[in-house]
Amino acid sequence: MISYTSQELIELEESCGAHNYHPLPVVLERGSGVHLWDVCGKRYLDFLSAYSAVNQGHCHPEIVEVMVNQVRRLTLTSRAFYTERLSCYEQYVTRYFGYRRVLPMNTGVEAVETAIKLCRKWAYERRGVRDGDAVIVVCGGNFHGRTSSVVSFSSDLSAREHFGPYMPGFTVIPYNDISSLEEVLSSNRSVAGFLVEPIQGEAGVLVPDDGYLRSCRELCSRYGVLLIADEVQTGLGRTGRMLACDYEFVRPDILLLGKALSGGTYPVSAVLADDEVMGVLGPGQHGSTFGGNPVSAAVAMKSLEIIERDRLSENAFRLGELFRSGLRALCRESGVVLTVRGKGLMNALVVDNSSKEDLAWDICLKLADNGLLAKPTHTNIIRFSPPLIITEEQIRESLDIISTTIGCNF
Ligand code: IF1
Repeated sequence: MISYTSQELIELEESCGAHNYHPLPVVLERGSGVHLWDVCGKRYLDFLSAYSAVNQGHCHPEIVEVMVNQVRRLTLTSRAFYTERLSCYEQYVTRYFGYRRVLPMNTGVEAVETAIKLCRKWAYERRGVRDGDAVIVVCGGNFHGRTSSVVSFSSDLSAREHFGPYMPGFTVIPYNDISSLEEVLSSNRSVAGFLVEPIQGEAGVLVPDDGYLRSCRELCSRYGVLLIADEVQTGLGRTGRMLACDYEFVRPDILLLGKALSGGTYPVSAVLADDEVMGVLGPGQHGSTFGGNPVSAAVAMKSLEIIERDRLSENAFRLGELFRSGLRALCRESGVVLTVRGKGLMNALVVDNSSKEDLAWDICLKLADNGLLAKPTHTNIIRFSPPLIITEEQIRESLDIISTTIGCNF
C-alpha cells in the first residue's frame, strides 16, 4: 500500500468524499481504551467517543474477540431463518431492560423510524385514530437522525433545508415545557405518541428540569399516548445511569438504543417495547437485511455485559461530577467560559464567542494539539464525552489539558 502523509489523506477525502462533514484535521489510525493515535503516532484522549458510541472504550478486547469469532463462524443469514445468536441476545436484552420484546435494527435513525411506524400502527389499530391522521409530538431542537422523514421534523435549518417535501404528521413543541405537552395532548385526539431525548445532545447537551421526564410520563399515560424515549445517545451508562430515564424512574413505552450497544464496533440499534405495542407488527411489515444478524447479536450482548459488570454507569456518574466541578472552577477563572452543563459523562462547555465567531473550533484545534479530541457544535459549544472506562487520573489529566488550552490567548 502506498503510504500517504496526513495532509495527503485529508486532501484525498476533500477531493473524493462528499463534503457532508467538517472534520478536525487529525487523521486517526488506532484506538485503545480512552486513547486514539494519529498516523504520525501522536496519542490523544478521546473526548468525543464517536458521539458516545464507544462507551466501553476503543477496540474493547472482549468485544473484539466475540466479534472476530462470530465473523469467522457466521455473519449473515437474514431474518428468513433463526440463529442461536439472535435468540439468545433477544432473551438477554429484553431481560436486561425489562421489556417483553425487542426489534433489532442497525443505526440509531432506523430505531427512530421503527418507533414512528410502530407508534402510528398502534394508534390506528389500538387507539382508533383515523387512518392517516396520527400525529407524533416532538421537541424543538431535537436530533433523531438524518433520514428524510426524521429531518422533516428537525428544527435545524441545515439538517432540513431543501430536503422537502417533508413528511407530515409531526407537531413540534418546546423542549422542557410540560404545559405545551399538556396543551397538545388535551387538544388533539389524533396524537399517537411523544418522541423525546431525555437530554438533548445535538442541541448542546440541554438537560431538562428535574421532574420533566416524570411529568411527560404521567401526561402520556393520562392521555393514552406512547412515550418514546430516544436513548440512542443518553443510554447505556453515558449520563451516570444505565438509562437517563432511570434518574426519574420513568419507563418509556418504546425505548430506543443504538451507538454504544456495540461499543462502537458495528452498527447495532434496538427498539424495545411490550406486547401491546410490538404486537401490532406482523411478518412482512417491517425489517432489515442486516438487523439482528449474528455478529450484531454477539457484539451487543457482550457490550451490555461489560457495561453492567464493569459498573460503567457508576463510573460515569462519579467521574462526571468530578469533571464538571473541575470545569466549573475553570469557568470562574476564565473569561471565555460561560457555562458548564451535563450529566454523568455527557457534558458541554459554552464559550463566549462574541468577539471571535469560531472560538469553539479554534479551542478544539488547540485541544487536539495538546492531546485531547473534542468537537464543537453550534459555534460556541464544546462537547466532552469520553469513554466511560476513563479513570480518575485521566479525568484530572484532561482537566489540565483543557485548562491550559482555555488559558491560552485566542
Ligand atoms: C451525525 C449529534 C451526537 C442521536 C439521537 C438518534 C441518532 C443520534 C439522540 C441517530 C445520532 C449523532 C449522529 C452524528 C452526530 C450525532 C450527535 F451531534 F447530532 F448530537 F451523537 F452527539 N438519536 N447522533 O444523537 O443515530 O443513525 O447516526 O446511528 O453526524 O449525524 P445514527
